[in-house]
Amino acid sequence: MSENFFKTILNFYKKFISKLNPKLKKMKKLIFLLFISLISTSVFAQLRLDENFNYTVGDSLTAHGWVANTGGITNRLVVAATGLTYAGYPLSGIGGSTVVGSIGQDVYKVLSNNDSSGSVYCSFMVKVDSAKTGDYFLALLQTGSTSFYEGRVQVRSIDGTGNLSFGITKGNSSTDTTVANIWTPHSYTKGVTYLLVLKYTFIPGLANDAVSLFVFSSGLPAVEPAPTVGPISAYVSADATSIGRVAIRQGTTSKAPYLTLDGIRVANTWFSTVASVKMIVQGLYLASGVHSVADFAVLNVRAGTSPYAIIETSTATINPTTLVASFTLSNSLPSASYYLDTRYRILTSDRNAIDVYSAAPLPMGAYSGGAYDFTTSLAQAFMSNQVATFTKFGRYSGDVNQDGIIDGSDLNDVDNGVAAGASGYLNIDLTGDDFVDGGDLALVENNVAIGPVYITP
Ligand SMILES: [Ca+2]
Ligand SMILES: [Ca+2]
Ligand SMILES: [Ca+2]
Ligand SMILES: [Ca+2]
Repeated sequence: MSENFFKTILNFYKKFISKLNPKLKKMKKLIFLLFISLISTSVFAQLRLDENFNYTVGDSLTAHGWVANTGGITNRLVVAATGLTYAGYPLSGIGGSTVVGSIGQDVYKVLSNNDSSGSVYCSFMVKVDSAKTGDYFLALLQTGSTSFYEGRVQVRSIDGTGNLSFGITKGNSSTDTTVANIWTPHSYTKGVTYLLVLKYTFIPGLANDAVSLFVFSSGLPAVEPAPTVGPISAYVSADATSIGRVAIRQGTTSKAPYLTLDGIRVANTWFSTVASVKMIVQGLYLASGVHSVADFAVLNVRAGTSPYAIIETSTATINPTTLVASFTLSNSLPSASYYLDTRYRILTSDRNAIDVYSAAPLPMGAYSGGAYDFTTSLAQAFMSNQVATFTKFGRYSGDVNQDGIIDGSDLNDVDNGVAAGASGYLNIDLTGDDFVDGGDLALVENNVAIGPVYITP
């Protein structure tokens, strides 16, 4: 196609837009008003359980969502007055705790999700007052089960010093305790509060899921470190079909510890604060439901109220297959409702999309992580400011000069690029193939006819 051909088209569009754009803008406003009643939000949902024992002292745990499954009411587990503290742990010092001994009531609590892939992390504070030859006091439970304890945290004291050794087994096989390297050294002290993290990792295949244990004396790394024990896959016990419960166990008197337990948290991520945002860029999106290339996005976490100040900014790659960008935020993000202001590409000079805000402010906070999906409907974006692309919804491509509207000036820029045979990581390449050609021009042409504009709260 010749340069003259595109210039003819460009001139046509310039006239077309100058005449029709005001009318189209009015139509867009009507469409927005229709969609405003349909605005929906996704729930942040990676946290499976938070238990601070922040209840009336002396209450049975069974009055607060825990279910007694063995041991009847013998040595009933109750809310103890003094909560445990551990500097930097988000559940430190909230409410009371519970005291775990031997021979008595065992309880479990149902998690908010049944995980069957990835990893499940269960963290808690523990202060051990006495320990014997070793028994487990906390475990994850297979969904729906009261007997398939999967990932069992143990403590013992057998070296004669009186110090403690923490350990981990997986399932119901008695041979689990004979697997090598499942115990820490006796390097922990009675009466001291430690932060422990049990990790259960699903691995495809039978009897091979891995368990790990992290023991911290101080601090809480923002990035997952190597575990203190494990990961161990050598157990012969059956794998969990899924993990749906967490359990507190009072073991055999000859083996079991006496300890205080508090701040139980179950999640499917480490302690980072991650916003997982699913998004489509029109120019990159293919009929097969994927992006043509991996490319960057920026998330501005903005205050939910005017003037919508930027609280944090993070950059991530949009996975071309999952369409998810995982933005790491700080672990000091205050709990509040925030707008997600999302941008395609990092530098303004490289950008070419009409970027979008979440439909409404979303509750977020440190360690809660979460997910938001822009692709399920137009209304996932603020004022429904997205475009239908195949069966999904994404941001308009074509605002190559980033002045907040796709119009003739953008078409002109792309047209010039076509004429010059421009290539590279350029704002005027909308399809992400590093070439500026008729495909890019056609996309801008279509969108100029619609005249999308950048819309903010
Ligand atoms: Ca507590
Ligand atoms: Ca497995
Ligand atoms: Ca523009
Ligand atoms: Ca291109």
